[in-house]
Amino acid sequence: MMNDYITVSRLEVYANHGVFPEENKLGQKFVISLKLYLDLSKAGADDDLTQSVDYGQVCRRVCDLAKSDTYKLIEKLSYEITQTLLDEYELLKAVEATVEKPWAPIGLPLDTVSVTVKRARHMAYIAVGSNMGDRESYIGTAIEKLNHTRGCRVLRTSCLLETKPYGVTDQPDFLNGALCVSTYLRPHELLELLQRLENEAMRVRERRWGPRTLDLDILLYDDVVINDERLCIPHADMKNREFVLKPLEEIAPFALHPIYKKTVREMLEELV
Ligand code: ROI
Repeated sequence: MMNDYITVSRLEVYANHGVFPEENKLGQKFVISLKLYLDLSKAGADDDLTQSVDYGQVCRRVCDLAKSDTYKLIEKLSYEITQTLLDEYELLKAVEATVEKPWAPIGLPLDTVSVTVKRARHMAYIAVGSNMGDRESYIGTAIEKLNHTRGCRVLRTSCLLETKPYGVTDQPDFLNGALCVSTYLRPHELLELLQRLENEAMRVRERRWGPRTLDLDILLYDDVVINDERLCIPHADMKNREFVLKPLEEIAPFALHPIYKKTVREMLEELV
């Protein structure tokens, strides 16, 4: 699937990106190459353009994008190209964009200088919880905002369950659920987004494991394993938490824990 791709080589665009004011005023040549990853099995079998992306249309869109804004950095232009194409072409699984600036005014002779950025869609499972105030509304608002964030689509939501507090038990009951999100945000970008949504729900961190208006935790992200000072994926304690596994089982019984090599259903069965 990710083996199939369309390549666009060295599309030339005259545009105004650069750190120096002269570059913004005079403009120069940019050379853009793309790798568009998508499943071409249907287009290949049926000779049907609607099952692929029209590379002519993509090239016009990219030209348009490069000309319509002025960025300081070719990094930014590369980012915009990958994100915009993923926003606008649902069939794309990933996009790699290379932006070259052969006339970069650095006062030294060079052949070209370029930036390459790759972005791919991922599947993330997120736990939601609340045990303060209007719990349903905090959770509902967060799901709505998540679904309207660039690079995120909420594909499935579980029912919300009333659960007894786990860990620190002298606090009100929780409402808990799980979401399936398709996203091209990278794990730490997704974490930052979730933390911003928690803050927007006026969450205050008074004590660890204490009551909260909104809790959003990444449970799984493809089969990625991360363990650093900010982020632990898969969620460290998920296999011990019925309030996580039960709603998750409703939307993704066969999702696989990449370390235990067990499905969500198996982990839930072992717990109850
Ligand atoms: N207990 C329940 N039932 N639901 C939660 O979402 C939840 N979240 C937590 C702690 C405090 C560990 N306990 C919980 O962070």
